[in-house]
Amino acid sequence: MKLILALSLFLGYVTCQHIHGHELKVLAQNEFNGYDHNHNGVLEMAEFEASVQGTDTNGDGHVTCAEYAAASSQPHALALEIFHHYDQDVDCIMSHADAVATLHQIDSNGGGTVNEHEFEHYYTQIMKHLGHIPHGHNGR
Ligand SMILES: [Ca+2]
Ligand SMILES: [Ca+2]
Ligand SMILES: [Ca+2]
Repeated sequence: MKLILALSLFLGYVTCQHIHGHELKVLAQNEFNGYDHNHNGVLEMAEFEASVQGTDTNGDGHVTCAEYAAASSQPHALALEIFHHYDQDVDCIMSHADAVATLHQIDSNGGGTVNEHEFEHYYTQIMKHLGHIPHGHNGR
């Protein structure tokens, strides 16, 4: 539920307006804190996967894009955009492999875990890609 809450907050922002530097930082921190269950400032594979699996509403062990979008109270299309960034093989299912690949993608220094700085960087890239950061403004 923490993931859904963080995502809802985040999606609420991006549907209304462009994101500016300090807002992006706050949103990234909220999202990160939602994943970091033991609050040690480091995101591990188990924590990330547990958060993602929390949106498996029918309990079949797979989180589909439809489940993910439905779990969000925000616009369907935007929730799907976010999901597709995590869904590495684009089959509309968040598998263990997808979660591992995504975490490794965020883990830019290759330490096997993700710190807040790495997460914020990844977040900024997604927002740029989705066009929610004004041109020429990278939030820093
Ligand atoms: Ca942690
Ligand atoms: Ca499911
Ligand atoms: Ca997939």
